[in-house]
Amino acid sequence: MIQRKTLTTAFLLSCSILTTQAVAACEQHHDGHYASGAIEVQNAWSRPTPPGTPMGVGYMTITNHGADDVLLIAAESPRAGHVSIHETSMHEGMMRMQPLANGLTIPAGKSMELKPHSYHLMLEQLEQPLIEGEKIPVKLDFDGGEDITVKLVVQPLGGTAMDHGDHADHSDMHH
Ligand SMILES: [Cu+2]
Repeated sequence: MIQRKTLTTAFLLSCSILTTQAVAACEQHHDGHYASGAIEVQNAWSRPTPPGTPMGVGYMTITNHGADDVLLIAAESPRAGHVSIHETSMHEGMMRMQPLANGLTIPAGKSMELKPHSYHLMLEQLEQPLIEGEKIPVKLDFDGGEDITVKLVVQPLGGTAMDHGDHADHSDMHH
């Protein structure tokens, strides 16, 4: 908590809508910032993939500054054969995730956070592992807004509860 008080005003403004967990993430992943029309994307990041795992994740905060809802309907990356939009939820004590068949709505004037244990992008059919420090381009396809290409900064594993939970999440679902 003390640490957070030392941050700059600009940082606090850009991160003030995030949860406590995400503020920690925001400190590390603050370099990615993209905007097109009414859509703003911040804090785009991913994780290194373990050897032999053809799946990676994509997290970010998407803000819709417009007066109309916008739908994230698809995403693609030159690094992945396919990118899905997933939601993770708790079901009878088990984490499970499923594709959002109709995309992810970003309500007018609101932010949606793609984060561990929640909405995320699933980078499938990776030909090469995602390595810490890499920046992975992902094109976001919006219905009601312009496409935006963002770069997921591959952040190191470990250190937070978020990391632990997410890893379990994906190994449970895909192996
Ligand atoms: Cu997933």
